[in-house]
Amino acid sequence: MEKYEHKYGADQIQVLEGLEAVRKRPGMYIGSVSVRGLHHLVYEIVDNAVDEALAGYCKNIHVTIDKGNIITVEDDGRGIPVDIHPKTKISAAETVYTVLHAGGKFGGDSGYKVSGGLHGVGSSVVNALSQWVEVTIQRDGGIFQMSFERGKTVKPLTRIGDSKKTGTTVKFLADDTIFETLQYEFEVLETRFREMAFLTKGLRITIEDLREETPKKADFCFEGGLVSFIEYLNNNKEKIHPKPIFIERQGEVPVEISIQYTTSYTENIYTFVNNINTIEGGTHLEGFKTALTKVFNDYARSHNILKEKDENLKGEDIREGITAVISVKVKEPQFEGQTKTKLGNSEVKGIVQSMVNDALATFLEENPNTAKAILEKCISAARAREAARKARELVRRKSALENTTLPGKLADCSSKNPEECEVYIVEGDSAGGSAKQGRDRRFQAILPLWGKMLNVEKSRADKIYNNDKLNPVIIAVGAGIGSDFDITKIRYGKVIIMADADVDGAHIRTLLLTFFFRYMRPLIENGNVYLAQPPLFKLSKKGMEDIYCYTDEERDKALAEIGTENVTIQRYKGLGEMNPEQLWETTMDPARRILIKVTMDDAMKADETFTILMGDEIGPRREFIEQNAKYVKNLDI
Ligand code: 28F
Repeated sequence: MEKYEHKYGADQIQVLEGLEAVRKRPGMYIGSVSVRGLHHLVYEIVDNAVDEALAGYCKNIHVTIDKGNIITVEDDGRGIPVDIHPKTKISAAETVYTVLHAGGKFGGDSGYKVSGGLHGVGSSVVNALSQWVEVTIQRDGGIFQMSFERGKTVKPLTRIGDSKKTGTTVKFLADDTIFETLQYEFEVLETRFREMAFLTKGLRITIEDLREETPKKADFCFEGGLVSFIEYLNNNKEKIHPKPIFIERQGEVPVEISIQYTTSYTENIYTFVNNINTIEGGTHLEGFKTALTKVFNDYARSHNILKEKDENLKGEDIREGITAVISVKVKEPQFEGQTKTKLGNSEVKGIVQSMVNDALATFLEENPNTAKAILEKCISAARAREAARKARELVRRKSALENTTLPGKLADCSSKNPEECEVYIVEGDSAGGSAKQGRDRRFQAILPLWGKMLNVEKSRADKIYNNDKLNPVIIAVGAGIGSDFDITKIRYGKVIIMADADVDGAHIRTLLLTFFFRYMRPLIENGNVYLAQPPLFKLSKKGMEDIYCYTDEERDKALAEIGTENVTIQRYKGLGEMNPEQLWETTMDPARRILIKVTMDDAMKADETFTILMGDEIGPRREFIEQNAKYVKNLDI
């Protein structure tokens, strides 16, 4: 066995300082040290393997979560180069793992790297933030291995044997002195890998979770690429045309787009740049929308579907019921926006726009049945838009006549400062009464709702405005809906849904969330929507203050502390069982309550949930209602 020379020169000292900086300010490199940042470590390593797949050399990536939260990522690419740099005397592989932004530097010149995680920071950051890393490379007829502890090389690259195969295996344990938790969430990783597999046609990604008694496994490989992606997204929806449209253009900025219309009324366009989900959109999305509007209007005119006297279809008409995935590869992407997920490169707009203009127009000419089916849908959307406008005007006129915009059922708060104001949307009349009495009327408003909510998945905007359940919510929030929604006009900084912890409560919660998701999405994106968390149990014992417990575990813990003797356990079935004081103490007092913030960082997952819940297929619905809290993360106490 030969050992590569390993000396610490000036370069190497710089390296150590670099990785020390990563350990000092991990957030700057991976966003956060929460479970989200933890997952980013895995994405960084997997991204490197995906790059090797995009370069055409890797077909399989296997990810394992072992007991103790050890991650192993294995690929069958060429293996990271093992040759020694003549100046630094250090192997290319070790350089990749110890020099900050090494990947970027190499990539800039060679054009090797196109993918890359949200932060695109590379392997050295993973190394810096891990208790240990072990890299095994098979190439040039040998097996090579190197290892690190907290970013420092403990075993430089060493040849440990022979092999005819090629590939890279990276094993690491994240640093528990840096991350809040090492508990990887299988479903989160699974979702990301499914997405990556969709975006890289033919690449197989498998994930295996061996932490629990019964292992979990998932295997993703899609020969259809984006078309498979669309089929997956539209799985529970009724389609306007059977086969997804696919258009692509190679070149300096490769573009791939797949589109399929469904009978739903919402628009779901997912955009990716270098496999990164650009949640905030950007120039690629702008180019797409502009071209889409033009192509369909041009087609409708030239085929006399729109007559001379007719007005053009608006972009929103043409996007009603669309599901689309746009994937572009940009050499030097500029990411902007609050979460750095908005593409800024201005040249991309024109590239996508002209590509869609040409390719989609050609597609429509060649597939007149599909074109006609989609345009029928667009025209009925335009009619509905007109009806909605009239309904809206009616609402505005009515409220102008009544001289007050606020719904009668709303018990408003005295403060008019949205930053401190909260509105509780309360299910049921009796709970609404208790909430009105128990609240702090200075800053807490109560809006009682009852009965079955309108299913917004199946309704257009005109129905929403006229709906007697939702209209008060719209007026109370005060910022309009849909494309009129203006977050600066919200009357309450916190919109809190307070419903029972039973199936009916879960239903009303989901319906309201669906409504917010569809018609007031910025409210969720901006973090203004919360779920109140009423207690499940009250433990009473003579001579002791009552203890409220919010979970079974809390109850068990409390019982273990105070003993079970002479303790009365009351199980709350509904909010209505609590008197105003109890409701204030347990669920509304900012000092004591538990609020769950509804986050929207994964719009795709949420849409899937809502669709299954509300869409046409009844089968998977019950299951989802029962695990209703899936899209609710971040405990904000
Ligand atoms: C489990 C994680 O990291 N796989 C990788 C390669 C292959 C090459 C490479 C990686 C080019 C010069 C820096 C091989 N042969 N899986 C991985 N597979 N990096 S990472 O090159 C890295 C840059 O040094 C590779 C020829 N060119 C590139």
